[in-house]
Amino acid sequence: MAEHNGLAPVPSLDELHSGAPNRLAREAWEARSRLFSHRSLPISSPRHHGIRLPPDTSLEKFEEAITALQGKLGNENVKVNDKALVDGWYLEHPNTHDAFHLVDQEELVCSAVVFPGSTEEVQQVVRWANQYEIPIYPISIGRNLGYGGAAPRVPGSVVLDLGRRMHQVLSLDAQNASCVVEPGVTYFKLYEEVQRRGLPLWIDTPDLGGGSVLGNAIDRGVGYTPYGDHWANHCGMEVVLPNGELLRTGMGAMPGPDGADNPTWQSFQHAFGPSVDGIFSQSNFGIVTKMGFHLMPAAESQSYVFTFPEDDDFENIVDIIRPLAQQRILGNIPQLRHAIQELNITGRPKSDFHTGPGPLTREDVTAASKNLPLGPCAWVFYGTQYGPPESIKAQLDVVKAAFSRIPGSCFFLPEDLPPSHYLHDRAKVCMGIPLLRELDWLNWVPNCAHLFFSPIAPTRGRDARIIHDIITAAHKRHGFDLFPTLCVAGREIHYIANVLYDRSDADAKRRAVKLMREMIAECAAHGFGEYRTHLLFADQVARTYSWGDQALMRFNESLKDALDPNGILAPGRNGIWPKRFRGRGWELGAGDIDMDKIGPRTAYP
Ligand code: EUG
Repeated sequence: MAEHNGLAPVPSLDELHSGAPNRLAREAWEARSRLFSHRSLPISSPRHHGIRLPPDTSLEKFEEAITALQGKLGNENVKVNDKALVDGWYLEHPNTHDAFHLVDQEELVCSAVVFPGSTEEVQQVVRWANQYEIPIYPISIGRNLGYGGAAPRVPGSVVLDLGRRMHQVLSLDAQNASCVVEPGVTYFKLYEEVQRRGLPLWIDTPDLGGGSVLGNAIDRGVGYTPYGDHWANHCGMEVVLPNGELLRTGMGAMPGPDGADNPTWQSFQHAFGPSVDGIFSQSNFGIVTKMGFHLMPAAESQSYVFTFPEDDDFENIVDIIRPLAQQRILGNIPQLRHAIQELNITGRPKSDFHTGPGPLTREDVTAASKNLPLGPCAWVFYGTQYGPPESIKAQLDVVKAAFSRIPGSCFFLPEDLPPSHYLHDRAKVCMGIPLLRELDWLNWVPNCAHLFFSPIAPTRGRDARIIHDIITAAHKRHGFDLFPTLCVAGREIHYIANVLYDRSDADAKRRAVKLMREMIAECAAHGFGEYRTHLLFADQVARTYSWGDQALMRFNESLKDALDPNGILAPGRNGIWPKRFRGRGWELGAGDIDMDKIGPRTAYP
């Protein structure tokens, strides 16, 4: 396929752990061609600076440390980050920095990348880090894009790329309906493995399928089958602690017979004693090297769409969803999107819909929607029901009756829409089939990157309106199009605003930072907090959870100092700083808009 425009084929899963499955080879290739057609930045530029050294580490000491690490893991498994930085794209992404940089590309960079091949080697790296007091930053795949990608929070840290050599599906148990994976197992890989073995099981995937199953779960990501709460459906972990010791959680803490793994490790999450699993999620207290998950028995399903005509239908939609979700009549976590996303998901650029500066107007959206399959509307609800056909029919009757209370609502099944419509892809994602379709977002502006703002709102119309108005006004103030995707559960909404910006536009990046800082602060003033955030906003977000004069942060710091006295593991990740970094100018707060210098500057060699 490479002859089409001189580009090499996209890496496949057969040749690279993070590659695309063969069933998506053509789509991946086309997605890349489309994305690169809007690129004006060079593939890479020469570095302005040399290696970014770890804090408080001389070049001499760094070189000594790297030589020592190469002696343990082999030269080929320790790479110094001294080459030009390449942002690449989703399926050929960097492990050296944030592909979607919000500050200077060279700011959030590592000094080196190391590829451990086993839990034992992870322990060796941790002991090495303690010896040289060099911060390490574990990634599984490095595709936490929109939240910081593969970048370490402390520039010059050594990235521990776990996925490169640790990417086995260690167990797939058809009877228990569960699996155990290593960090480098992507949704693509797990899905293909289930298919290869012909098991009647579903995995659960987020909107894009290239992420790490383990990594996404410990960052508390979500998917869209009934098993969509990835953290809730994990069962058992193996963790390397910051002192190099190894821990198993859940039933795995009890040895199985004759040295085997415990036979109930993937059967019961809570086991006995304090539930410690939670402290390894969205933290920097340990490195998860194995993780178990429950899988859903394959089922039948029916995806569908409702459209609603008015922007002001919003409160009613939310209030109608609440009881349906609480009663579990809605089969999964549905998505409520604004009509502007029907434009965006076509993969066409913003310039097709709007000329001149500033965001799209309501008139732009209405005018463009007239030519789209769903027609002009304001809100689009993507839902799925599960079960035998007669059960799905009964559920759908209830859902239709509820939404028909909104005048002008329309209902569509996949067969009502052309094959290119997003509902066909949505239906697959809601059956746990990992895809790439959502990459189409990134054709909106040239060199497009994205950043997620992800607050939690109550599932109550009037409260959802307050947060939506805050976010709408902030986007307007800073000149960004607003793309709201609401994942609506019975009691709360994950309100995801996807901020799209041009990576080559320093002003747009600065405005995006300002937008984020203001939304975080304004939402917190109303009691709305983020469920997850980009690295550079973690300090600010963590400190909005301030009840009891930062009681939670002081507790987290106590844990951090007890578990990681040398402060080597991902300092600053999720806003938690070890003692030796605290109060030394590393924290980034509401006032930090210009972040071209992160932390006390270390000298460049
Ligand atoms: C999405 C959903 C998320 C998230 C980031 C992106 C969906 C994008 C519910 O969580 O954290 C279409």
